[in-house]
Amino acid sequence: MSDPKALSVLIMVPTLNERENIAALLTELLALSIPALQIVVIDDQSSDGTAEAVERMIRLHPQALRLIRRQPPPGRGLAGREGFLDALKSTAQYWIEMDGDFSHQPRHVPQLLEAMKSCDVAVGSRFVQGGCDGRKAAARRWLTLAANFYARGLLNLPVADVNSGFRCFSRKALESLAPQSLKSRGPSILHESLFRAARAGLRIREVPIEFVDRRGGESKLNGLRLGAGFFWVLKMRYLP
Ligand SMILES: Nc1nc2c(ncn2[C@@H]2O[C@H](COP(=O)(O)OP(=O)(O)OP(=O)(O)O)[C@@H](O)[C@H]2O)c(=O)[nH]1
Ligand SMILES: [Mg+2]
Repeated sequence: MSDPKALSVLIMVPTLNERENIAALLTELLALSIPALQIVVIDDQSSDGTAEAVERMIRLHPQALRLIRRQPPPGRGLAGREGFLDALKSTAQYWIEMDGDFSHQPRHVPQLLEAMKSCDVAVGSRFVQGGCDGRKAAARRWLTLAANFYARGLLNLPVADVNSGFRCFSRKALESLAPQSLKSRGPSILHESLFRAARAGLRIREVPIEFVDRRGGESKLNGLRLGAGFFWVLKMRYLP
């Protein structure tokens, strides 16, 4: 491991069965040549060999890569919370979270970092000028728009793309979010953390991104997760 004090940018990738994507994604992120870049993959006991694929990559790049193998229960929110806490333990000045399926393209990482010159939280956004949702299935695009409308309206968030999991936080932002008390088990952690960031008065900026279909593997979104997401937003609004 390199000297942790030298860390400045830490990228967190939550994974559940992303074996088809993860090694290529890590390779592309490392190829961005961001000085002293660190990447941590937080895996929830994937059954497809994701963690083993990450371990093979760690053997090639031991200074830059880490793997956290979570214990059950699994959850995008629980993994995200662990990522926030891991970032606070590091000395990273900037913490980025992004999906492990290439929907979030590595080429946008430098743009998020550039935006951090004038904000505390940069959100990779499909719904600002220059951004787009390039997924082929119209039903998925409409679903995202509806979920976005619902969460943004109910939580009164000053952000166009509140479902985006491609975001960068400054250290100050991480500290003011108090991540140890984040409650969401699932993807609603995206709304919960944004809600806290807005309430804390942090400067939030959106950076246009092209969001694309996952490259390989399967989506983890299902009716149950969707329903839980709607419920969590209501809970946050009325029982904060
Ligand atoms: N650690 C962890 N990661 C998860 C979990 N669920 C999803 N993820 C990861 O979170 C990211 C987003 O999940 P996706 O399945 O891509 O969800 P999505 O982007 O809403 O759906 P698609 O657009 O269909 O891919 C991916 O990197 C997943 O592997 C989980 O329970 N634990
Ligand atoms: Mg995805």
